[in-house]
Amino acid sequence: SGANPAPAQELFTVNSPNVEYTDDLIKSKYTYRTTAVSKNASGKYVASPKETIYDFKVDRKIPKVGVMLVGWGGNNGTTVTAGIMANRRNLVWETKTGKRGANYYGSVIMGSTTKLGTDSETGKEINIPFHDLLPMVHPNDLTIGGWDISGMNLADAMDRAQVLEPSLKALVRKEMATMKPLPSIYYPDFIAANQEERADNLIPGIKASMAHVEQIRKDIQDFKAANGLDKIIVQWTANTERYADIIEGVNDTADNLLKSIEAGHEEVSPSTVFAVACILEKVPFINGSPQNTFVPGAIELAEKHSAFIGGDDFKSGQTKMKSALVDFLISAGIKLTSIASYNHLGNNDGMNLSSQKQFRSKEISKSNVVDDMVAANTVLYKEGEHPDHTVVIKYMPAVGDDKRALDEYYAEIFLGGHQTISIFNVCEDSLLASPLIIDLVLVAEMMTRIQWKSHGAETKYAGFHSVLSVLSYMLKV
Ligand code: NAI
Ligand code: DG6
Repeated sequence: SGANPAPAQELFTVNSPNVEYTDDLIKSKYTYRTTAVSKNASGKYVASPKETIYDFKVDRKIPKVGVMLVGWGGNNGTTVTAGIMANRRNLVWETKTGKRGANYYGSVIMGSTTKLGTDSETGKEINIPFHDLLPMVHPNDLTIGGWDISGMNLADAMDRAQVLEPSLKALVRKEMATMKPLPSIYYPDFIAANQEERADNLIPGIKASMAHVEQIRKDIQDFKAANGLDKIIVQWTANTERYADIIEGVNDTADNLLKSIEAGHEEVSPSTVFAVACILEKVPFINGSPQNTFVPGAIELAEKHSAFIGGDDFKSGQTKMKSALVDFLISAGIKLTSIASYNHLGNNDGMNLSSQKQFRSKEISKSNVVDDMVAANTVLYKEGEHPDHTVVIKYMPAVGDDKRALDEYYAEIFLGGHQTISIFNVCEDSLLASPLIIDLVLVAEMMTRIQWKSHGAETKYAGFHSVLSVLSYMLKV
């Protein structure tokens, strides 16, 4: 109970019989309170409070972590790389409205605080940076690398992205120019045909194969060794793929998926091949795009190997607002009857999404976010009833990465009245997504250091379930 002093990077210790510190671990006993509901003989609900006591342990040692991005040379990949570089070097640059300095705004872990408690003398709230809640990696210490089907170095790719201020680019250019993505796998049927032109950095072969899985595993091992890293996290921030068909005998079980990769089956996507390689390598894999990378066979494979996966699709702007607003309105008892979401953007993501099959993947992830909130309110919505919900995306090259998103929320209010809320959201897409990429790495890494078991049980400590649902705050699905 607070016997060991906190290491320099830990801001506080917990003084409680339920918390024990050792040199290597923070151990805690936690009472999880839930309510079990059943029906009695007269059909009425009976709610029974339940308490389950768990033991948790957290490894205090902060590892040296590497991030490997699939799609490193894209808008998100180059922006997050330059952003970390700028923070690491504490850069300040000129803009037409004055000097700007590096920060981590938009990252929950780096930009928000949490209430630790109340000062016992002054009665004032003590709020601490979220990052200090548990021993967590600092983004400045991340080593970044990755793959891209485009072989452009990161300095030129950053110019291609048209996201950052020229004055900032000038400060990071030299270092960015030394970075070049590893060759990647490219199965043309999965992304839009309009991406073909940039595909000049390829591992040979246009269908899934075990050779591809092995090459990706080797790339991960080499990157880890070359940079003296303890852990790697891989994230897919490459182009949105079309959905893969779920076919019995092909991708429905772990064994079938592995056999299909071996046989070069055409329904196995590049992102699933990356996921499989990471699972076999026991490296967490996060899917930042909307396609169904995690076919049932991939999820089963992750469970078999106790490997972590998370996804899908970064929730950065329009959908983040939608999650918050729809939850607020429905929880306020207001009956949303339609949501019309339109946006246009002019970056390469937009160009890829101008192709119908890839758009369809995005349409699904952007639409699904309200389902749970609607289903939970049985007062406003009858079973199966749902607001009308339309998602439109248009490619408009001129606006580049500065996405324009227009949303109309139309709701029924008291006594048949109506409320219409219109939102016009201009968001710099990659500047919103990059902090999420960082948060996903920091949280996923931390989850690899936490273990739990039922209190008092003879069982051994275990990790969390393979699907890291805690990441869902940053993801649409
Ligand atoms: P981008 O088009 O600028 O970058 C994607 C990169 O992936 C390109 O450099 C491309 O060459 C590369 N690529 C394509 N297939 C590949 C493969 N098989 N292996 C390796 N590299 C490959 O797109 P951006 O804006 O960086 O977005 C990336 C992904 O993140 C997209 O799928 C997008 O839908 C998704 N996303 C983006 C959000 C944002 O706010 N920027 C939010 C939510 C999701
Ligand atoms: C068009 O909507 C492009 C997409 O890639 C989005 O920018 C991305 O999914 C971010 O989504 P949202 O809905 O959170 O802004």
